[in-house]
Amino acid sequence: LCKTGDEGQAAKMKLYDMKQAPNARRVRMFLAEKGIDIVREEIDLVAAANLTPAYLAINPRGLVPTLRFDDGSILDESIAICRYFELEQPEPNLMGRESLEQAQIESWQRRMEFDGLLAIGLAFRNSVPHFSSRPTPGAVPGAPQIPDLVPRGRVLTQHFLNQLDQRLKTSAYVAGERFTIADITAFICIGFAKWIGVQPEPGQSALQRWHDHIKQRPSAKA
Ligand SMILES: N[C@@H](CCC(=O)N[C@@H](CS)C(=O)NCC(=O)O)C(=O)O
Repeated sequence: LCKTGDEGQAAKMKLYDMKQAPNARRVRMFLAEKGIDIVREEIDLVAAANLTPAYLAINPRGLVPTLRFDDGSILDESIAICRYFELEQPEPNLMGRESLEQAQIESWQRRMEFDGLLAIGLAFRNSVPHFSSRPTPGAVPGAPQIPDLVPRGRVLTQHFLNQLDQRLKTSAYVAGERFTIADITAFICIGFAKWIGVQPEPGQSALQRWHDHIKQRPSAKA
């Protein structure tokens, strides 16, 4: 059921998802914050279910999350999916209200994504033996893993966590004084960073305080 006020919506869309995948997780967390529940299908990325002809017919990029509408059209970028639901169901607001606030939240969101998520992904995909022939997510031509990218990704991730700790010393939440989509991406980054053995350090007290606080939100379990 979709609680967006349009009772017909639930039947009109499906979210292709995977429980552990960080990008899928941030969309689920966003939907949970809004109280939106939609039909989902689990795609097992570890078993390469995203690279089967059946899934590639849905999304030729072979990525999750993918939101598919009944006419076959898709949205296959996490933030575009979030934007769609933000516009469909504006409250609770997670992406900003007036123009400057929207731009500030987007700026922080993108920082979390580029400085955090990408750095962690780089280290993870280039280190895991299971992904030796798939170091780049999705349906892309085969490319070898580059082991040198692993220490590089770890250093970038540590730098990212330091920067985030600095930010949270003077700001209650990532983008300002309230919870937004930037907190969702940052929170997902911390969970993902576990996979490369990097976590907030005991001295990063602002980051720890913020993380403990976000962890209490029911959406953190989505
Ligand atoms: N920019 C995309 C990235 C999506 C992405 O990389 N998804 C990963 C899961 S977190 C994926 O589909 N991986 C496919 C694979 O492992 O082959 C977004 O934000 O949605």
